Amino acid sequence: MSGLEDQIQELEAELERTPYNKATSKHIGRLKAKIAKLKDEAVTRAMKASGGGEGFSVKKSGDATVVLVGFPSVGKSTLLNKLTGTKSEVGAYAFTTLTVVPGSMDYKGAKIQILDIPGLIAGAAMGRGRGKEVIGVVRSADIIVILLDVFNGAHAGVLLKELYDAGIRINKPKPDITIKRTSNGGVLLHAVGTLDLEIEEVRSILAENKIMNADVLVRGGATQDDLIDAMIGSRVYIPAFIAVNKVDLVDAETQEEIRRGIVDEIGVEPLMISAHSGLHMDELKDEVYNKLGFMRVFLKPQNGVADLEEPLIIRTGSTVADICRKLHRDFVSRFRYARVWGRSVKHPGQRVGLPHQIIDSDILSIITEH
Ligand SMILES: Nc1nc2c(ncn2[C@@H]2O[C@H](COP(=O)(O)OP(=O)(O)OP(=O)(O)O)[C@@H](O)[C@H]2O)c(=O)[nH]1
Ligand SMILES: [Mg+2]
Repeated sequence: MSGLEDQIQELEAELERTPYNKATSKHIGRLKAKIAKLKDEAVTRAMKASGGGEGFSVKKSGDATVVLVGFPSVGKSTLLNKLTGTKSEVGAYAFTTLTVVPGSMDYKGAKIQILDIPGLIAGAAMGRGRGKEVIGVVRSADIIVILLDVFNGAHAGVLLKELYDAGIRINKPKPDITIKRTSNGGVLLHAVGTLDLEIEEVRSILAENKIMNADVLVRGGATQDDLIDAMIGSRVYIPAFIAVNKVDLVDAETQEEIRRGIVDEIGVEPLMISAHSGLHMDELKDEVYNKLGFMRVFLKPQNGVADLEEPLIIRTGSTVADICRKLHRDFVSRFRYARVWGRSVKHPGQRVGLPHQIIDSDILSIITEH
């Protein structure tokens, strides 16, 4: 274990020493691919080490799941309790929460599950603390709220690195890259749109994974890191935002300093909150709600009129099947067809099947067998 971590540290130090330019780009690509491979090995080893078995089992419920991530004592449990009325234990010492505590929040018609988890520590991705289990829960989230303590704003970078090492990519769409192994002909690169990667960089990265022959197709641009991610796989892409808690403990000037420090360090605007006093709780709920993306659908009984008063709230991109599942567990098996009025269809009242994607404000009528 430590052998792997030492190797990773050495390579990371070398990467830091190497300036990026045309002449070094191939070498840098190879270093990054090496590091990613070793990290993946370390994470996989850590996952296996404790033999599974006692992982946290959390049943997902509601329309979406939010996970509160942060170092110990930043106020995750306090925040969960404030948002959901749950009673997760709060303590003035580290590692108060030892398991996953779920809560549920109703907001603008959506039911949002919130998970409070044990504090993360540096090295969690490699299995330190209860890293393995905690990371497993984070990876399954629909959205991550990264919670910082107002006195430790500088921890943002450390936390983000931990998530990155665990294969979690935040606030970025999954790069459109396919690597298809072939039996000969070397590595060929096809790009749709402009691509900033040289074929030599691609070859040296793939060679680290012993891929000597492959057709690589990249749509819409990609970096070396994106290519390495596609090569190694097991990456998850999750939206997230940062909230700084306990701002009730500092004056306005200090708050502003901390806020600016975070913007400078990682380039994102944090939300300044207090789980104690309830400061900016509505802003936090809005941020969660908007990032998750919800829309409305109006239901119309088979021979009746549509209920335009009370829409059903569903995730953006939901299909007729998703809505059936939400309405009743028998709806999918008894489904015959549906009719839709609105922007997702060409003709009003068009007949559609289960895979049809609904657009905000559509009217939907589901026809089932009795
Ligand atoms: N002043 C102030 N204190 C807070 C706030 N939120 C939490 N605290 C205090 O911070 C301490 C830790 O809070 P917890 O909610 O237990 O923190 P946690 O992140 O769940 O900690 P672990 O479970 O150990 O990871 C407690 O003493 C809380 O009362 C806040 O907004 N303002
Ligand atoms: Mg806690």
